[in-house]
Amino acid sequence: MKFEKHEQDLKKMVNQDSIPCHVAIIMDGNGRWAAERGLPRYEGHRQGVETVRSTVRNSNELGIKILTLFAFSTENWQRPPGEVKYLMSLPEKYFKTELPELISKNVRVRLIGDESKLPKKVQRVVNDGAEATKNNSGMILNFALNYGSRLEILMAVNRLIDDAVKGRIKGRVNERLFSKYLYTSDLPDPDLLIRTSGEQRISNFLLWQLAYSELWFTNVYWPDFSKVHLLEAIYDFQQRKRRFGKV
Ligand code: V0D
Repeated sequence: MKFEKHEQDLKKMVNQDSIPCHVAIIMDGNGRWAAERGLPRYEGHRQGVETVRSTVRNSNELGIKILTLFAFSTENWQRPPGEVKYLMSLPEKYFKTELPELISKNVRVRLIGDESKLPKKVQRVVNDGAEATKNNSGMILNFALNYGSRLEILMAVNRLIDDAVKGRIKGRVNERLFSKYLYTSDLPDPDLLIRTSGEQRISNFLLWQLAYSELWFTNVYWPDFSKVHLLEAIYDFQQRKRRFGKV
């Protein structure tokens, strides 16, 4: 089969010793995937969850240490109420089938974003998922839920001010200290950002953390994103020279 061969070729081309440590993904294009098939948007989201399942499995098998997935942005509340309601049912749907496998594969689930604005039920479901996996020491699966990067930075600034007023900050604020106030305080910055569906924007995702990340875009809609595309992104990443501003 042609498809199979492409995956086998890519597997040989990818250098197993320089897999990006932290991969972040903007999972875009569920709606357009559905529209092209004459299906309601929620069918695209339903298929999108399947792609989350396979991408988590593939990332873990490839040795990615941290996978951050942009599941719901602070702007997504502006979608039609029925669509928001369906999206809010997805974490539970995901954990119902995946939690046993996440536990057996030593995956640790975490959340970034402003949880407090999520429906109580969703808060409970995602916190239970995080709680059930908190002692796992393998891949970190980081879901960005009600996440917006400018708000994250403002929250950090305000918490810094609070600490400064209390006299808890010695000297000037540097990058290292500032990073400690972000949701990603204990995580390294992403090495690679993937965005599906042809848009080439950051869209208020990890603005601080993506300062030196390699960006990789594909026209493929999220529901069609497969192991081949993940391998392609990693292969391209490995061909780039990362200089971090140096020569
Ligand atoms: C729809 C494509 C998994 C993007 C992927 C609430 C939009 C499928 C989760 C999930 C969504 C989130 C947290 C968690 C476990 C699973 C998810 C949402 C949307 C928005 F702890 N997929 N997924 N959450 N989609």
